[in-house]
Amino acid sequence: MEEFYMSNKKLRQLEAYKVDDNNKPLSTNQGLLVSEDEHSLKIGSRGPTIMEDFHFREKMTHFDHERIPERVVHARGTAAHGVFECYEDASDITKANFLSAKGKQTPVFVRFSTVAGSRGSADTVRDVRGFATKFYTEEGNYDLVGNNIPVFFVQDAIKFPDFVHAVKPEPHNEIPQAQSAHDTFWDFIANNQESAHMVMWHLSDRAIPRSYRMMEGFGVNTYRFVNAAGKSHFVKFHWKPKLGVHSLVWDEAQKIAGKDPDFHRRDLYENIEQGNFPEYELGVQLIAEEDEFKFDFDILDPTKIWPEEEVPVRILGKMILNKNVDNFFAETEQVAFHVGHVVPGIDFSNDPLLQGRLFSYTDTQLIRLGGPNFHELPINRPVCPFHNNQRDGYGRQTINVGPVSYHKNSIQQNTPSPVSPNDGGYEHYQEKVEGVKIRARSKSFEDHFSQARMFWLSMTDIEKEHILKAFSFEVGKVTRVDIRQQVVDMFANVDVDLATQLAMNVGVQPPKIKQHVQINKTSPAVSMYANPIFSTETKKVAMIINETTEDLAQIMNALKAQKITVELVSDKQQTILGFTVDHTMDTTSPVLYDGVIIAGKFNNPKTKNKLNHFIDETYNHYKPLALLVQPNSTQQVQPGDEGIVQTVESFIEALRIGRHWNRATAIG
Ligand code: HDD
Repeated sequence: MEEFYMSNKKLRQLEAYKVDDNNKPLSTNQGLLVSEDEHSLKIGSRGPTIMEDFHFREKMTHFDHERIPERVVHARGTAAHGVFECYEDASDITKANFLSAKGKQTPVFVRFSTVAGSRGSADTVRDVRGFATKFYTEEGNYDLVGNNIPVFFVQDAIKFPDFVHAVKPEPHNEIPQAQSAHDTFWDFIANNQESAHMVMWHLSDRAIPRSYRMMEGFGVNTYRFVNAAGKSHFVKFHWKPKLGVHSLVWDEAQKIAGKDPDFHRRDLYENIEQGNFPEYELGVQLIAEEDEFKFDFDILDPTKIWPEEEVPVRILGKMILNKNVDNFFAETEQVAFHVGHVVPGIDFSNDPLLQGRLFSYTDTQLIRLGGPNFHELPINRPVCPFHNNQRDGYGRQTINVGPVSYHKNSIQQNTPSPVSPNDGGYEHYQEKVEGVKIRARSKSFEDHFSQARMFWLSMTDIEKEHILKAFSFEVGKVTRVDIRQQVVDMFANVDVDLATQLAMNVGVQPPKIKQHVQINKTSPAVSMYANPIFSTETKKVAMIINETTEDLAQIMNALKAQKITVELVSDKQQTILGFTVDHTMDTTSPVLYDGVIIAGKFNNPKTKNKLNHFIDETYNHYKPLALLVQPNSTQQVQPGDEGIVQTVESFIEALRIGRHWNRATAIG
């Protein structure tokens, strides 16, 4: 077994539950060997099936019951195992043991997801992405349940069901699937203006990531770190991907949703299988308890970021995802995350969104996983021992021995016995809280537009263009004109020019408000394109070849040397110069690649049309295109245009950069 496998306590634990059915005799669930599995038991071969057929009944009953409710949000997801490694002793800020020593390793399981769509919906829709990590620490499971966007739509958890109802398919006809571009979503936004900042992120390219391997993660809520001396810091969590943050373009994203609805799932799975293990660094922003009120926003408000320029990110370690699941249902579907799964040294703030989340997650697992014993499912078990007086319930597996299931007792000398904080027992941070009982929100949560404008001002020109396009698409799909108008009026608070252009694009009156929020502050860290990480690593390229192709082996070697993944595409399934093609131009699509190389001349008019489609789409989505031979292509694509090249070397450079935005006639 591979070394990383042996050193991963969680993977070793899971081994005990694995069953290999390969080459094994068929039996019923009772262990009875089955001699025949294609015919039910009948009276005569044309007669009725009889009740006695226990084999039929068992098989059918299991089938009839094999679906569980999908997650109420984040239903569509995919997951992988990995390892977190601590860079340095962080005991000055937290007593969490998994962050206590350089080189300390902790097994992790990460599930990525979309939010709005059903379990079978497409991966590349415009949506927030979930980024949930379970650390199997020696002190119990710690779950960091985050998103790829650092703020949220609502400030108080009591509004979460309303928000989710608004974004989900409309209840009368269950349309549209996995889309925010519809009336109820935008009606909610216009009437709940605390969402303004989040909407700006949601309309940015962050909401159409290129890959789960190329997006940031954020804990969103404000938590607490507490060290052994009892000193507390407010903390926000960050995951920073080694490959940088990259996105699709909207036209491409929509087409991928049809060409390969599993695009992100496949990308993660294939790259892990190929040994391209995704890596993310874990960072924290810290604010000392005494500095709680020093900012121009409330640090407990989940619709606000802590600008990285004001509160720097301290990097604590890195996570590598290096193993795919063996069984999607057993692991990815049954994993149960909860923001309340913490370890000593990590605690909560009074962020009202977080407070409500602390209730919701366990509650939802009860219905989804069918009772209170979901912690016994192999994927959810801690790797450290656990003992308490909880007993029974559906599907209980543990056989707790002895007569005692209560505390205090004398029969078992009070075991299991509580552990003092000095010996690792969890102790809640002793925050002093006083106040009147009141259903209200703090006045310090009332500024909904300053950071939304800061986000807008921090965007590069191309990001601004994409946000305006996304706004125009989404609001343009709203059928009720008054909602379109309300959205225009609302976003004039962020930027009057933006709202005025939006009004023109969606056919309503220019905004009534003529004055946006008066701030000019920026936070360059929120821009994806201001300081991009350029790389060719793991980018996927289609090379179109046929019998006219030359130097194939050399080209392949040059690309592989840059860690580029190549798929060979031709007009038919065949082997050329010793290479078997992976796809025909019919079984794949240009939208599925980061760049295209044309290395074969085609004469058949129908094939030429298909080739033109590859060229046009690659051009329109700003991606690099190598014309190693000159095909009879469409007019607009000419060597010399940005990212349109004629050699393998210049293609590699163009691919490193990624998108080539200065193509005047591109449509993406
Ligand atoms: Fe949540 C799932 C992230 C607010 C209630 N949430 C869920 C998942 C992620 C997040 C990544 C999927 C976990 C998995 O892969 O199994 N949720 C967030 C973030 C939020 C947030 C970053 C804002 C800071 N969530 C939020 C609120 C509530 C919930 C305010 C309710 C009060 N979330 C849930 C849930 C889910 C869930 C209903 C559905 C499935 C599940 O928990 O296990 O309990």
